[in-house]
Amino acid sequence: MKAPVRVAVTGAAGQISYSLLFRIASGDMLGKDQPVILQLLEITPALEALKGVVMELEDCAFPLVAGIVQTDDANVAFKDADYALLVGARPRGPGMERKDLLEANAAIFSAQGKAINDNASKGIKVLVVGNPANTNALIAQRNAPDIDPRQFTAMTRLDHNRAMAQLANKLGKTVNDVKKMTIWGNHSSTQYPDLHHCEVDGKVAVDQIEQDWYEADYIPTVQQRGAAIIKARGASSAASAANAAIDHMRSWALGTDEGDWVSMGIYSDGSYGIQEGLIYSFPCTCKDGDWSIVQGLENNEFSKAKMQATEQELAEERDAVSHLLP
Ligand code: NAX
Repeated sequence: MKAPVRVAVTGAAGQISYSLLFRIASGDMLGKDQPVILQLLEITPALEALKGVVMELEDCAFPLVAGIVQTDDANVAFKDADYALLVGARPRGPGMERKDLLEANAAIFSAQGKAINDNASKGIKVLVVGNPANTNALIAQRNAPDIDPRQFTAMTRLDHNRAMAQLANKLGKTVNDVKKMTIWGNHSSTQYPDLHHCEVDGKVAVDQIEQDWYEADYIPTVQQRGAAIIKARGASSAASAANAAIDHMRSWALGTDEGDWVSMGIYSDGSYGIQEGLIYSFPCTCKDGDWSIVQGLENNEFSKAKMQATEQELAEERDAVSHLLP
């Protein structure tokens, strides 16, 4: 058996974590041979609820759980952490403008970025799930100057998985037949699910669908799926979000399949003309615990316009909090 690794999770008493923690603990994220120490962060009023979640984790008697820490102190939660899943965030309250939401979260993610910088393992892998995920990841990254910016990522894997399932349904296939899906940009309604490089049964996806359906139905359905879940369920995506977080971290830590790629919100190096330093979702392959952007994809004018629109939104989000960035 390997030595345990430390996995910090914030918002640990929330609804996503109620699925997520049990799957990390059962080995779905890092493998059935990788023991974990869970380091769970909550705000003080939620510590009692967190205690209940921890009691349930204990009652599962997971063989891979080598310890559980419960705390409202970020310095404790991120101490020597090898992985961090930042799920907790400030939800939009009544009358709150987008700018207020960005600022409220900037305060949280600045503090957590600093705590990661000061306490975590220098090789930590950080995934931000809490919204606005890309900009929260940017804020945390900017507050952690001693950590490689490549180690801060944002989750667009749920969008990626949604895009695969919608396409498979349309073509009467399963997700196993769908490869090389790409979500470009922000985890928001400007995201661009790109079917030009995607393959179904080894053939280019856009050649198997009508452009009308792609533009008027598919793209909006993927972009608005979160809102559709809320309407149907009366609560936001939780188990599917947790599943996507597991997928994201597993791909990053253990690698992507040969001949396929995944979508990850990552630190832009200027690839495809996207402003350097934005946390933007790109097609990525992962190997040896590191990601690389898939290079050399030819994008037509339709794609370029959509990629730029979502880039523009991310630049505006960054600019709205720039006075709070170091
Ligand atoms: P919940 O409100 O159920 O849980 C959030 C938890 O975070 C709460 O228990 C709260 O006490 C805690 N929290 C708040 N501030 C904290 C802080 N400073 N430190 C530690 N904990 C803190 O929300 P849930 O449904 O679990 O969703 C969590 C976040 O994921 C939300 O921001 C949500 O918008 C976002 N999502 C992101 C998705 C993505 O694809 N990137 C999809 C699903 C989800 O909507």
